[in-house]
Amino acid sequence: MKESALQIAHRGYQPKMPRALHGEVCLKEGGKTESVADQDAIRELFPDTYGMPVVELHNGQHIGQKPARNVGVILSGGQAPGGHNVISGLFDGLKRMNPDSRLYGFLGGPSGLTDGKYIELTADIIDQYRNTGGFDIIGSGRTKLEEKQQFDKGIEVCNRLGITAIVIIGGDDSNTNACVLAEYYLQKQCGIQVIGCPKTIDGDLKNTMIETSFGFDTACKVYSELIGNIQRDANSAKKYWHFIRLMGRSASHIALECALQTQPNICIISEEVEAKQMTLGDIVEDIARVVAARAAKGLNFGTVLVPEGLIEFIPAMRALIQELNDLLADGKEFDVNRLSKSAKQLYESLPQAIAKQLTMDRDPHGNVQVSLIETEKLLIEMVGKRLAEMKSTGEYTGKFATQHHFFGYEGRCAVPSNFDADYCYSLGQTAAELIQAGKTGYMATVRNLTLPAEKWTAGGVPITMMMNMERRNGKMKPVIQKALVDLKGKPYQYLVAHREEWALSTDTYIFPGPIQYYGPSEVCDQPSRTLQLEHE
Ligand code: FBP
Repeated sequence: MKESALQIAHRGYQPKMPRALHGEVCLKEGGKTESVADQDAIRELFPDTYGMPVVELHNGQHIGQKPARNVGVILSGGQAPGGHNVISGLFDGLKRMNPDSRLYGFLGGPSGLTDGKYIELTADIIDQYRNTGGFDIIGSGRTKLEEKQQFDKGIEVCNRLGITAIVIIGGDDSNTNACVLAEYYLQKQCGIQVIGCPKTIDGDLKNTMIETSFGFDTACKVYSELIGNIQRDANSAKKYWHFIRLMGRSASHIALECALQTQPNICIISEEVEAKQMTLGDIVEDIARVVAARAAKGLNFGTVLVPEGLIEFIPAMRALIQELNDLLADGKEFDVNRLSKSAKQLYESLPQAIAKQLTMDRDPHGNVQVSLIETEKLLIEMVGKRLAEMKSTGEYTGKFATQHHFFGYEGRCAVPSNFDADYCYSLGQTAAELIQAGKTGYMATVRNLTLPAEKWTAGGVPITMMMNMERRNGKMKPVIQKALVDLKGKPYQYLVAHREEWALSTDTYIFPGPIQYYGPSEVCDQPSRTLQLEHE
């Protein structure tokens, strides 16, 4: 395979790690923990993994070689930059403890475990993938592990390979699965531990113990580069309004982070839309007012960032989607007459393409596939109509030529930023330590991420601690609580404090340029603006 110059040079990049992970490690345990909500229900569903303590890794005394372990690793869900480094960190951690340890990669996501499809990850393979983007080392998938049959099949496969621990690298849903699996394997006393790692570009797997999910940093830097380039173009040609939808599922973390990095004219935050109970009409009105105000200054161009999950946060749309979810979950063919009167009315008022997109198949976890809903086009159409009305009353005199963009896949497999390369490698090493310590039902954590890497701390958090009960596929299920944008948090407050200025100005755009891997630390190692503001 022909490799790029960066790929060749970057293979030799040595990720930075917390001091605790250099040399021997010992574990310190905290007190008993509780789930974030619905404690009784979660305790009942996870009797053996509920309430375990948070653990921290510290430098320990040399106690000689540790027993060799066979471990399996799974990449689950959407790609996120840095996945290969979690695997290389895990590999190096296991080999450091005992060179006879073996790492198996289950192919194509969780189904690799249940179908018994795997490869042994040897040093030769690992070395080709160090510091690269993508999940192609073993592939990923979205199969949900939820049936006893699947769990038992997993035991069979692991027993065949002598595997006594599985690491699941995934988002909130995949780590929920990891916890269910850990609980089942503990109850069965089959001697297989399960450890999770926080992955997702969406940035919504975070809480008091997880500062950020890996991949968010790189993906946002890639999108911000592209948005910056578009803003330069808009500023040069002065003729287009660019509507840019950004991946991120429900949460608007990606849109917010990109806004902080690029300072666009408008950035919609879904969580604000919900808090203010805004209608689609209100959102359109807000955008049209900015377009008109800029036009009055002779500025018939600009940028609008739209989070991909927006539609789910408009209260009336959310109610419609909930009804659609329940209807689609029963497996029968979709019939608009089974919707309630108000939902049917709203459904029929939507442009046909959008209505159709809302009824497309849910993902295996019961989520609407918001990446397939073209909200940016819907907004362009509606804002165009509103501006035409405003023109007829003399409130608007400009030109509204538009371009639409959707950024998501462009960033999910980018070469990890130094931050993600270091963070992921450290997560992998931490997972190896948790396995050696006999832990199960834990997520690996690395914290204090705005400090230099050697000052980061590493440890494990019981997954049950992050759980609550939510309605999925028409039923209440235990799931890791998703982190939405905190409207009291500093990143959002920064946007609020500056957005009026950004709306009307021509010289507030920021052009971040491409991710830098070599050069001064202030150019190459900066964490996301979100993390920086949250830690200020
Ligand atoms: P995860 O939640 O699995 O990390 O996926 C992230 C994501 O990129 C979302 O932002 C997006 O909505 C979705 O995946 C797209 O899914 P697919 O890869 O199946 O098209």
